[in-house]
Amino acid sequence: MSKRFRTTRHALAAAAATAALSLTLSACGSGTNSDHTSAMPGMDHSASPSPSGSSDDMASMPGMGPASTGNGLADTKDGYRMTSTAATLPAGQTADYRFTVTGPDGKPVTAFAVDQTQRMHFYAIRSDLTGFQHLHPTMARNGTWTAPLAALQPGTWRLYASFTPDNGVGKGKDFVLSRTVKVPGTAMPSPLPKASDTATVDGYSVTVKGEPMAGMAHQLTATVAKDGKPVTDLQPYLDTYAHLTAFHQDNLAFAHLHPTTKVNGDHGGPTLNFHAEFAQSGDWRLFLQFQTGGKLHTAALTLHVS
Ligand SMILES: [Cu+2]
Repeated sequence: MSKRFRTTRHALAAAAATAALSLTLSACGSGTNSDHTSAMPGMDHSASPSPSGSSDDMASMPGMGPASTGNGLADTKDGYRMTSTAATLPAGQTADYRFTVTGPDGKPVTAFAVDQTQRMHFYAIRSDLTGFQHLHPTMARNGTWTAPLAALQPGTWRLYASFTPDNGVGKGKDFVLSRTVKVPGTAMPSPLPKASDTATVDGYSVTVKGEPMAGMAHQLTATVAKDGKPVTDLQPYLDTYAHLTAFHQDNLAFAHLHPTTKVNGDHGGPTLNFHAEFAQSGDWRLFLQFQTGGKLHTAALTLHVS
């Protein structure tokens, strides 16, 4: 069901480029005035741990289809809310982050559809775009999710929940909601690396080609090589040969890039195609995850979107 949904989305996006354009542009326009607290440079965030939930009503207007989940910066959308009592998490040690998704009736949602083999995808990133984590939390019967985070460095972190309700008014709709937490201590922000089309990780080099423009559906191509030779033994990871997420430098807006390369056994690569839609121009930090020999690799690079 989730597969069919995604295929439909791709078909829609491809067929209705004009519609997609106006959709993402309006999402962009409304996104710019969302949650300015998280757009402040540096680590000195004085915002309350819960982000303002105002952002992207435009992106959820009826008739626009499931193509946009907005920029992921709000904790609330269409009556669905990501709630948590955790405003801080400890530094330098593993930590469980607990949260709940409540529906329009205010009650915890417990029915979630499987998307890319999981019912919940969870991401953590520090405000300087370092420390990326991608986890799959587990849910208790009462709807409380627990995400087992690896050690966090001090600073302000944004935590994203990406899910699809399996009943209620939001059934079949993709959501990305997020909240922030503080990790106490002296934050040591890292400058964002310059834009580059190549990243290396674990001996692999990943090259990303494409000239994405804000608000336009676009194709990105990633090519994986090792020791100068094309890699052709990529294994399926979450039903894809590479999982690609991106975060905007200024406000940590979220983008999940959907692979259009079909999975067929443990011999993916070297070239993978993605359907990309970035709501805003500027620099995005891209995290490309792929698996070989049972091991997951995460390559990161800075992509400029004009
Ligand atoms: Cu995931």
